[in-house]
Amino acid sequence: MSLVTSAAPAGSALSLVEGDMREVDAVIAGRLDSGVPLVGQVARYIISAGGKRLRPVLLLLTAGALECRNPQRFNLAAVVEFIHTATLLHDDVVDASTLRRGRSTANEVFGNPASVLVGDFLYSRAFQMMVDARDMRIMRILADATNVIAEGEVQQLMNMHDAALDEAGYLSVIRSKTAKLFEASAQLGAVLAGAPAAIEATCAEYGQSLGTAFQVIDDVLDYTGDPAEMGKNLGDDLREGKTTLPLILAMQRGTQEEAALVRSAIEQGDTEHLPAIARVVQRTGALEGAQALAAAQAGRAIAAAGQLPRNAYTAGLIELADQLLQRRS
Ligand code: GRG
Repeated sequence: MSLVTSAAPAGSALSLVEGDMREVDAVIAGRLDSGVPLVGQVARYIISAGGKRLRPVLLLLTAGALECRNPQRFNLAAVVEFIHTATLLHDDVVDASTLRRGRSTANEVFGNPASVLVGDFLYSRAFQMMVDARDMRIMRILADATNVIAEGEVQQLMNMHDAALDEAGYLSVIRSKTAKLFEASAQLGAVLAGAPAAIEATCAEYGQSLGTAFQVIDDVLDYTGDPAEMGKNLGDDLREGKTTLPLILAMQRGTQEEAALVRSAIEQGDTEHLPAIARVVQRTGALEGAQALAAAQAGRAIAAAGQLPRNAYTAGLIELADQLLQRRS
């Protein structure tokens, strides 16, 4: 589901990029093709399920804020969505997830090998496409970002079932696995605009803060969200033994018994006590604590946007950071 075409309120600053997003969707559709039928089948299956297209929107709003009309913005917006989609295909295999974007995951329908390999196809197609921008800086930003994302996932794997993971360790993982692609998307808008280094850094900071807030809210929703709205199963993080911020705060703020319950569930990766753990997370105010951290990150993003030229696109960036705190999916 495109955030721009469906979730943005009428007259919203986000509707500014609606036309651009149609161009991006056309690039996406045009570059999914392969002579190998299974590639198109799996890729279309996940892409046609929608998705909020947040990263392309971010790139386009940043480019717009800096008055960039370079047609490469459509291509690069499609590139970041392809990289994102490749990570989702791989992630659902790694996590053995069964539901994504309101339907069975690609690994459920086509199997793990097809999902991993089509993820590889999308990832490498993204690299073919970025060459078209003929800009080594752009190549470097995207190459570095994908490398950091993969590193973040490995870091997260090493942290599985580690109930001693602290807030700093958690933040380090989410900055890599999630925020890095937001950061790269916003930075690319600035690079395409030929912006000075300081503005480029401001855009990167906006993206990093926004992406960090986004993942924290995502982790809160794993305990509080509506599965129908989210289009994915709740409690997955606990089942995998992921020590996310709501659990870290619940262990810090809970009684000894409550902390022991959460610790044991992380170590065992069991969802048997999920309702009890959700109650601990609620009672201790861990959700509000995590929301507050997300709000602080969104505030940083808004402060960064305040350093960009004042125009409707910058207003869109500010609105995006605001909206994110209310997200339900
Ligand atoms: C293929 C480069 C590459 C790396 C593989 C598995 C992996 C390494 C990375 C996974 C990173 C990941 C999935 C992080 C979570 C990010 C996240 C919260 C995704 C959900 O994003 P939304 O809500 O999804 O924007 P939609 O469905 O709206 O597109």
